[in-house]
Amino acid sequence: MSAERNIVVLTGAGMSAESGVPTFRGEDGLWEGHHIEMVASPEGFARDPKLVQRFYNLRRAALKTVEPNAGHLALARLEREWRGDFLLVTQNVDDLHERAGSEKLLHMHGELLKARCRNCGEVCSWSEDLSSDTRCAACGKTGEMRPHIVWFGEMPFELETITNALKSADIFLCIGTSGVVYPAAGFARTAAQNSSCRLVEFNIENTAISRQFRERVIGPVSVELPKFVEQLLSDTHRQAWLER
Ligand code: BV8
Repeated sequence: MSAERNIVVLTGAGMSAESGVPTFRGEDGLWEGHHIEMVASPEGFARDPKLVQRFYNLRRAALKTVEPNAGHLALARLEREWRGDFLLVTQNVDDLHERAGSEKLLHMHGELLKARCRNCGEVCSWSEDLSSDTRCAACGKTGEMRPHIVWFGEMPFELETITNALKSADIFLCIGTSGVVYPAAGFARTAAQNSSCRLVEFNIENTAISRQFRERVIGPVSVELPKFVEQLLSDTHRQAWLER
């Protein structure tokens, strides 16, 4: 198989756990006694906008206190040194992949550091608190700004691009996700439609989708991912040398 293989990577909250960003279901998916699905939803926002804005304001502010971990840096290295196509899809809304140097990156569930106007649709960078007093710089309306985040029941971003990449992937790495939330939880099945695709799951425990993976790396991403990337790159460099 040529060294010019295509890699697609999917990351979830377990990618950022060792950086100090809490996962969703580690504490049985509760935030201040509320189920995540209740807070991260249009219905939740309509019912109690202040609660939902606070949920995101606290998480946005917390980004200033965390750093990428060795797992984020390993994925950025893989992207830099890989000679085939590479796409990193994250369910995470933090900016740790960017800060680690990843560029071929899609945030399918949106980004904490962006806000969107419900009146005109403008999306802008946003690092401070959002509230009902926040004014849209594009249309001037007040009270229409929301987090640029995909809530439960809303369509994730870039699904067509992601699906096309999965269908031509030779390697699919699924990292730090419980495999509970769709459509991301269905990506392994899409990649497996290419029978020669190598699927590898990285987690510290069994997940809802573990049985779809012939290869599983058990352990924290900050330890296991740098080792895996080193091995993959050295195998590929050797392969390319043999094919000269
Ligand atoms: C949609 C943004 C359709 C918010 C998020 C029944 C069946 C199937 C589907 C559904 C269903 N009922 C409803 C649905 C649809 C729903 C869904 O899947 N619900 C689930 C709960 C059943 N999905 C949706 O609504 C999606 N949209 O389907 O739209 C549609 C069609 C047409 C038209 C319109 C719409 C939208 C889903 C997006 C929701 N938004 N995030 C925010 O962040 O605040 S999802 C949220 O959960 C996060 O993004 C997170 O990424 C995601 C998944 O969680 P994980 O990342 O996996 O995190 P988790 O804590 O669960 O797990 C962490 C893992 O890491 C664990 O396995 C742990 O062991 C591991 N780990 C921990 N530490 C480490 C580690 N691994 C390695 N090293 C470590 N150190």
